[in-house]
Amino acid sequence: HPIEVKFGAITKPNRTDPAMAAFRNYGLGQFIHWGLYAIPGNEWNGVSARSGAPASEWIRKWEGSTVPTNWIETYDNLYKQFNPKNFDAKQWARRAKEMGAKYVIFTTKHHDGFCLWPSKYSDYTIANSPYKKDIVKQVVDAYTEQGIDVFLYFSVEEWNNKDYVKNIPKTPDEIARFDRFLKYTRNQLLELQTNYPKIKGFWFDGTWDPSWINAYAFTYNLEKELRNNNPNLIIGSRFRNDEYESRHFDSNGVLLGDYEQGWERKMPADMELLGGNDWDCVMTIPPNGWGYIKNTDGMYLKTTNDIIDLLMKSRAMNGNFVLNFGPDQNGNMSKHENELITALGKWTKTNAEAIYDVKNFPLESKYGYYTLSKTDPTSLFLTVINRPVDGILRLTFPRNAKLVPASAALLDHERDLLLKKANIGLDRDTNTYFDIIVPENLKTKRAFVIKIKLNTPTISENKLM
Ligand code: H79
Repeated sequence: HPIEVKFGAITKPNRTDPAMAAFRNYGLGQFIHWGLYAIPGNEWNGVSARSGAPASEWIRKWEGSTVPTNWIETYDNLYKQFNPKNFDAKQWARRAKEMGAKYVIFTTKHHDGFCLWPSKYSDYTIANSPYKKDIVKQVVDAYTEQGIDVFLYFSVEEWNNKDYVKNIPKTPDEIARFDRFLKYTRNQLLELQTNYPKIKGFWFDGTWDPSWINAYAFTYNLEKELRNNNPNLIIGSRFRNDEYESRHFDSNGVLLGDYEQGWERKMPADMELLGGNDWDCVMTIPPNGWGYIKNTDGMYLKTTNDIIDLLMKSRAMNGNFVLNFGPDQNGNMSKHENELITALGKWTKTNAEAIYDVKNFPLESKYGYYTLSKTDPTSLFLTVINRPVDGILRLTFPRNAKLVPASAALLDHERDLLLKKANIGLDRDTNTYFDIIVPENLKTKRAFVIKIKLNTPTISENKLM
């Protein structure tokens, strides 16, 4: 039985307005983590304090023998050095477009509390760095100009804010401080909305502490206020919880926000886990680490093929895939990041039809991922990740399918491929089979996409054996 929830969802799941329709078709996004953590770049005095999968943007929190004395104080003074001489938002935006990204999520303020815009409500901002200029504005303008929608990442939690309280405020002092902190958070969000009216949404983070969870009435009203200011605004499920501490989903399992925001460095195993909600997967290129990493020796860095696999897996399950970049302190992307942008861009350009404006097709393929055109239900795409050893791709369709493969072509060369029915003669078989011959001279080591035209089955295809 559903229980009564007073501070539950404000918007209905699966919004049908143009802003959410656009979100659903983004396909590929770019995340950018940029801030003071780019200066140490995952190391203190040349020593990485963490092995394995370090979260470079968490360096202020690191503990252990390799951490220099007074390191928090050192970190909190890094803003005096932040002066990215090569930062060029237009260049980033051009490259993001080349990669095929349709939206960007940019860190306005991470957990360290440093604001990349000149907030009136804090002294710990870009305005007091040697760089001085508003970085958020440059990013919003440059990406918007390239036709890339902008979402602002915003961490509620702040490590160095004296008003921030982690646990439920109890003493009068804690209550007064956290009350100021909530007002400050509201002011900053309204400020971001006012300063950058072109943004399409927020990507919230750092909302897991008991103090914030306990402020459910405040956050409920704040979400309403943000939405009143911009009815098209898109907010993920990480912003809020209900009055029973239920985060992302209310106590009845209803999504709190417009899309599910729980897929951070992880992928749903199957579509059932998604419950039909919109979602995005946000992913790092190294195993972990969202901010700049000076030395990636010995770290596995995801390849273009890895990214294509994750992208198309997301698309096959109606999600967006968002790839993170961590520019260095001068505003440069790494060599590996740049190579990924170029290679991925080449692939997304060739295979755009299979990536954007597509939806789930309710069949699995052992070769890779199906996506179906939203505008033409007879255009089916198969992204081939696993190439069959004999070069014969055997598509398995239910015998009673209303539409079955009628012809096939390679998207990269628009080359027609041989497609023929395979009668493998299994007794009482409920399936029907279509073989596509992959040309032997297709020498690519990348995933490739086959466009399959569907048609109503001929009588002989439907006939029982
Ligand atoms: O910005 C990137 C990361 O820095 C941030 N989100 C991405 C986009 C992030 N890092 N970690 N997490 C989110 C999850 C946090 C988990 C923990 Fe905790 C925070 C583990 C310990 C502190 C919350 C509080 C969960 C357990 C205790």
